[in-house]
Amino acid sequence: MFVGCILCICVKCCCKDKRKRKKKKKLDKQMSLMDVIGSSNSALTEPERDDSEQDSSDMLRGRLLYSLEYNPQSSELTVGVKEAAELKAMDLGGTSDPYVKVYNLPNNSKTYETQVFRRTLNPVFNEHFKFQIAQAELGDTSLVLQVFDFNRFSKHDIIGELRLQLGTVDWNHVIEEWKDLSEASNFEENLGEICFSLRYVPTANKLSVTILEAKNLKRMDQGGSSDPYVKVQLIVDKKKWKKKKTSVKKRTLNPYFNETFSFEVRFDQIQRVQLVVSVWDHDKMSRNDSIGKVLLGCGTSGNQLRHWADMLSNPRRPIAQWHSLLSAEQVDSTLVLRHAHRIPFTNKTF
Ligand SMILES: *[C@@H]1O[C@H](CO)[C@@H](O)[C@H](O)[C@H]1NC(C)=O
Ligand SMILES: *[C@@H]1O[C@H](CO)[C@@H](O)[C@H](O)[C@H]1NC(C)=O
Ligand SMILES: *[C@@H]1O[C@H](CO)[C@@H](O)[C@H](O)[C@H]1NC(C)=O
Ligand SMILES: [Ca+2]
Ligand SMILES: [Ca+2]
Repeated sequence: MFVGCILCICVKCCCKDKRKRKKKKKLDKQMSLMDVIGSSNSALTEPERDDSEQDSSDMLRGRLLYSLEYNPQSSELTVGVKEAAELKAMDLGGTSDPYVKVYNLPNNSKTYETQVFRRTLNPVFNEHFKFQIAQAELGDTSLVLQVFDFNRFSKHDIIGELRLQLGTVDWNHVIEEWKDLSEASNFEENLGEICFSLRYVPTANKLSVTILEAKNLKRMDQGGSSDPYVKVQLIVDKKKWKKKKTSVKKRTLNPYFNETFSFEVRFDQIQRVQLVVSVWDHDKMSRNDSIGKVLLGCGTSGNQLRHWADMLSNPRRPIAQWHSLLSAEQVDSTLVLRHAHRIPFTNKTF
């Protein structure tokens, strides 16, 4: 029963944070829109809240001229990144430092980047990139073109993106056209998914994590594969606490592990714990690379919160679930953010 109670508070706390953040985000968006359009025009963009907000912000991202050509004999797709126009200004001073990232999904074997153009909203790139894609696979492939603003001292901002379903393209002609950039649907490229089960036994103070399997992992090595292993780490009050690792699976993007790790976590600690499950590519000759991460525990949201909540409300039962991997950068930034939100909640309630 006590577990249920914690769960309830936990969920409540998280929802509150989320709502606040959402509201703030919306406000920021409106403010920046007002700045650009000017308040006299704002009545025009007002009517149907969410949709119109989306449309008007899309309009302000700018557009991109690209070309596509496919050679079935050589299975070669040539993507031209020609120029961009009226890009959204991301920097102070009303300008951006644009460059374009080009890759394919779901089999993301190569990511290209254009040169960075300094302080312009109308860059002319004129660069061409080649991808090997079998004709039979064209239909299931999406081409992603993402326009970023380069920043020397901080994270690069995404300005907008195009996602082109290659199955719908008429390959009888060379395609060259302008398209409006849309909001990035998913900031990062596809990193893969991981399935693990969680089990908490309050009477034994035991948290068990079974890493089951992963699929569609990102290719990290030259040969088009990876050598994945999984690290399981507990974090308490922003401090790394306990850590375990699976074995390394050689040359596979769909590894099967079935390895279980148990941690001693007291009942009064479980609501302060965060669990980081990270997937790494083992390299013999260089540093191991991070492929992606998932963060669970109170303060997370969506799928991650649901899994943690299911574990807490089903003591002694292993609960398995799939999760999409996020970039290390994304997860680490939520870890820091989370901490600031959690302190007042803890003091008040416990
Ligand atoms: C992705 O790669 C796998 C394994 O090489 C292959 O079976 C599949 O057809 C590819 N899919 C696409 C859309 O290229
Ligand atoms: C996973 O591991 C457990 C314990 O080691 C074992 O009992 C079980 O049969 C394994 N499952 C599969 C599908 O290999
Ligand atoms: C890379 O991972 C392996 C396997 O976990 C580990 O033994 C090794 O120390 C790691 N190498 C580095 C440089 O961290
Ligand atoms: Ca910049
Ligand atoms: Ca490797």
